[in-house]
Amino acid sequence: MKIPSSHPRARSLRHREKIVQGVEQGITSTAGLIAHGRGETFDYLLGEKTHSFARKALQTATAALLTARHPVISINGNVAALLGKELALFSNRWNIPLEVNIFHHTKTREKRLVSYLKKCGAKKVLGSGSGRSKIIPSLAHARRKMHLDGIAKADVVFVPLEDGDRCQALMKMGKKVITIDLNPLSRTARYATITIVDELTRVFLNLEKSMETLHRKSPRFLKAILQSYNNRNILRLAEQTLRRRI
Ligand code: PTJ
Repeated sequence: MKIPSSHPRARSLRHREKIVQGVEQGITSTAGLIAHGRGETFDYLLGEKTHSFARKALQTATAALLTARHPVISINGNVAALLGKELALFSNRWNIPLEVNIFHHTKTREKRLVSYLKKCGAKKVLGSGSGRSKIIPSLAHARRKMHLDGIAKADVVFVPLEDGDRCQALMKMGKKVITIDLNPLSRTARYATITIVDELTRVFLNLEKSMETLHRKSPRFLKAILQSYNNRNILRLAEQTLRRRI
């Protein structure tokens, strides 16, 4: 579908179209349509803009990625559909592997996602094959499988659009979890080390700039950012903003 740029909701419609295409290509689950709609609702209520609480969380997430020994980005069907090419560029530029790890699991979709990300240009994509042999203790669903060179080894796991129980399980394993979730009340938002309450594609635009700026700073400077961060305060500010706007 052609969406004219003059349409007042062109950006939002384009995102919908990408998610629909993702489902048609078999990389996004049908449940991904519902998850996207939920995200849209929160974005609408938050004014479809990046707030200061999200900027603070983004800066801290940047510091966490830059100081990590083994960072990894966990990819699901919605994230790939909305940001495939951008993620590939980001992953290559910062040498952070992508790992496909999906909730509504089928082997076919997993393979399609891996090859889609490679087609987008990503050099290091994990997630299918024999390397996926480590198990997250205490998780029953398909997301419990981790790749040895990815999430299993990682000290910082970036999991945009996550489901809460894996986030909690990863935290229990001593990993730092960064997430993006427009719903500040979700379990993921509450469990994560750093929650960016903002829309996924806006976050990645800002993250690229933030990485370029902060990678020149000293480890001491970056650690100070991490130490001064309080996720509970960030979520409180997000929730207050949401309530005020409603
Ligand atoms: O590909 P799979 O099988 O791994 O499935 C992926 C989804 C996203 C369908 C799955 O993880 C899921 O069901 O997620 P939830 O539990 O619906 O959570 C998704 C969260 O992301 C919700 O809190 C939404 O508000 C939020 N969200 C959705 N779209 C966006 C978003 N947050 C930021 N930006 C978005 N574009």
